[in-house]
Amino acid sequence: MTQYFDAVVIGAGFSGIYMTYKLRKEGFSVKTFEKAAGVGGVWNVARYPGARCDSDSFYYNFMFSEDLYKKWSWSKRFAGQDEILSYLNFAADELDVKKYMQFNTEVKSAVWVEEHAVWHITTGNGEEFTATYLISGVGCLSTSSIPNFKGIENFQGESYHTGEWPNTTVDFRDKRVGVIGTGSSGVQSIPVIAESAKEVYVFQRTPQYSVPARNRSFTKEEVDQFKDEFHSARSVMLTSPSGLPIPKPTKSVVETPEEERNEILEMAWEKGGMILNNAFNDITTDEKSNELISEFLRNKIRANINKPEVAAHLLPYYYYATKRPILDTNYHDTYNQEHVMLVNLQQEPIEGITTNGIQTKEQEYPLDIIIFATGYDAMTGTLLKIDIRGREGLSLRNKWKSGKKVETYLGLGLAGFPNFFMITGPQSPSVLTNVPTAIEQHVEWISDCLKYMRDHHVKTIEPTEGAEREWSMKCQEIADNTLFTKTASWYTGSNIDGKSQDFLIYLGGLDNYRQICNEVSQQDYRGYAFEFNKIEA
Ligand code: NA7
Repeated sequence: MTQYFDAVVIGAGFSGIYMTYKLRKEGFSVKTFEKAAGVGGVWNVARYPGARCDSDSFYYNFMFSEDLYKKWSWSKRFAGQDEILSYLNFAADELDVKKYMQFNTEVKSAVWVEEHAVWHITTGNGEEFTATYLISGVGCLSTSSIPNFKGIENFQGESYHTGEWPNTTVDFRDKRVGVIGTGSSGVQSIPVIAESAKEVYVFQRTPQYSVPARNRSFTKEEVDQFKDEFHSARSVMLTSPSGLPIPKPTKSVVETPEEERNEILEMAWEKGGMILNNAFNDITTDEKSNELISEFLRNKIRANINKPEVAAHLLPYYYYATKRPILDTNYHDTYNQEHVMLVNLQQEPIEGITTNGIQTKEQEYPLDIIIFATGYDAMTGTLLKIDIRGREGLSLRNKWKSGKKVETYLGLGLAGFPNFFMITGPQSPSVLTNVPTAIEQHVEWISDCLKYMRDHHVKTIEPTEGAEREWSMKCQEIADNTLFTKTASWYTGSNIDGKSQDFLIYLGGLDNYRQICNEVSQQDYRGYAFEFNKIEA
């Protein structure tokens, strides 16, 4: 028999854990499906060497409960993948949600059944379920992407994608390792791989700006201080654009006198973390401001590299912060080591992969291991893996198919898909903020919406096409007034062949977004259409 739940949640990362907890707390029955063998989401699979968070640990966690917050003590300023995974297991146990979760289960399809106003869900194990509400917690960066290199299947050595790292130790000793990609995953992993590999070849298409993480262990006093400051930190996080306890920047780069500007930048550089890219208010909107910061960072690279001829290849010239800002630990210094070689793909593009290694336009690089740090089909990729069909069989794959604009309402809902909600969906601000703060906002908004529906006998809720179009235009309009759209990145979908080129993130800041979502709910869900349950006389 097909089992029924009020809600089915897809994914057991930060989103799925909190959503499951919230739904149960509000009295809804819930089943949460997770493809992996446990909770953790992306932190369960992105186990590559050096994988680490780039929000400060004490803010990269749940903060809806002071009690939960104070029970966990982070060991380092920026937690590694293993510690974050332990935290998520701790949180799921404390919140007692694992019993509502089914692991090793991939949701294959979800079809809206008009007659009964339910979602019909099928899993990879062949099981079937129905639910009134379908909630996606699949994450923004969970479908890894390997470019279609010619001959890739012929390579005789080992190969791994950073986002699908095996749950075993990869031994780099005495190995020639090639890393393709210098985004966050490449920058984090390269220095760690170089510690044990015999030779490391970095295949770089776009040089990267990077700011030192300045990671370090916490003392007991520091841990206590974070806990004591829970309320003050949280109140800033709830009102800042980034969701971090960094107040909204008020200074313009160009308008700040040079001496003061350099002082701010040096201080931010010394403190490390995400302070620098949140220090001014026009870094991503004003070309001159951006260039001043970019040149500051280029000078740091020049100063860091012993060989000027190598440094020249490492200097980035895109607008700083229009690709995701990167934090590093000894990334640029790594190129000072004799066994670390940079291959500039702008000069010698990859022609293919051979049985032995990587063939560029210039030569073949023999390798024992190839690491694809080539990123993700971000924002939409994982949702599109599931065959989701709304009213009248409208499929999400068709709605968002290549060439069509990706449109959502608030990144939370889709016209034509009743009772369907996305946590950190496309056109929400999430991925450009401190993600757990954004997730808490989404989960709480969705949970309030379901309570409203229950209290007001609402059978279905769904954004109108007009509201969806307006929101999508607003997201694009904000992006068009920034420098983001001038850079190819996964924010625009340009890293995936054939993907439509829309700006997939709301850039107005988490503070404004929160306010808009609150206004929508306070105005009886402005922009949504309802159907009501018949009430017996
Ligand atoms: P990213 O940031 O998407 O980086 C992918 C890297 O792979 C980037 O340097 C790309 O170069 C490179 N790439 C992609 N395709 C190719 C091809 N065909 N040839 C050569 N190089 C290629 O992914 P990450 O995993 O590092 O980070 C994703 C997010 O996860 C990150 O923002 C954090 O939030 C955590 P490009 O820059 O496109 O020239």
